Amino acid sequence: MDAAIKRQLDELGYAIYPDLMPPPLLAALRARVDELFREEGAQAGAEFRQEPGSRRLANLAAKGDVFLEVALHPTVLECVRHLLGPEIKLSSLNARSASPHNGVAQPLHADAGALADERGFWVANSVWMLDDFTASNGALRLVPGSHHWGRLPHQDMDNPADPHPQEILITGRAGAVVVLNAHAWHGGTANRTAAPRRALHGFYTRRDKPQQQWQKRLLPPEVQARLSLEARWILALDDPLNDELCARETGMSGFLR
Ligand SMILES: O=C(O)CCC(=O)C(=O)O
Repeated sequence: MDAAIKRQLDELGYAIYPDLMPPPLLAALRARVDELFREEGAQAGAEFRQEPGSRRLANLAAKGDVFLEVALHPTVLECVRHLLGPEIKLSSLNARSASPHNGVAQPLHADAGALADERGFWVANSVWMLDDFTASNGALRLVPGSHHWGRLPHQDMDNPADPHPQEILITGRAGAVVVLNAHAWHGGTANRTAAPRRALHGFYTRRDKPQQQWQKRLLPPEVQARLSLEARWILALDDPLNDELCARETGMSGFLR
């Protein structure tokens, strides 16, 4: 991995890979996401999280092999290992489409409300741009370096939905992937255009923490049966510690809400 990328991940808390998705993969991801939104209708995302002003899909590793390419992408996994150390696993894979004219900026947050613990950082995210991210369609905002502060936005800001003086907007072309230290303060912005802004979130965690979506419970057995050993490792399908953590935290639903 390139030294400049390492430095950006360490110091700023994010790095961008333009064109990480080859056009056929981008097209396949868009098609399957749109199909799922049509099929799931008003229920889309309900098993995990719905959000005013956005449409969401959850549990995507179970909903199409094309999503496994996202969850297992070697470049993203390399970045996540750089951020969290070698002991990583997928936590969840979701889609979020900021609706046209939604007017709703997400509050700044760290994913899972996570602060680094005595072992260090434990959450990392990858945001897969299925549409261009522009200054007006709900691009991601992020406060560079905030993963080092050991604080959460609501501890320092009257209203984490407000702009932060140090925030930047992460824009890019469809096909790009942003990898972030998910302790860095970030959030989606308002989509002021007439078109949806779609993205996937491939979310990872350290292996001593529960998955947000218990893959072993949620993935159909026939999908599990044909996965490689590496895929089984990243999805934590043969991991008694993960089973114990998830059974405790997600219960039988398999979703940590
Ligand atoms: O989709 C995005 O732009 C980021 C969304 C986000 O940070 C989240 O849903 O936690």
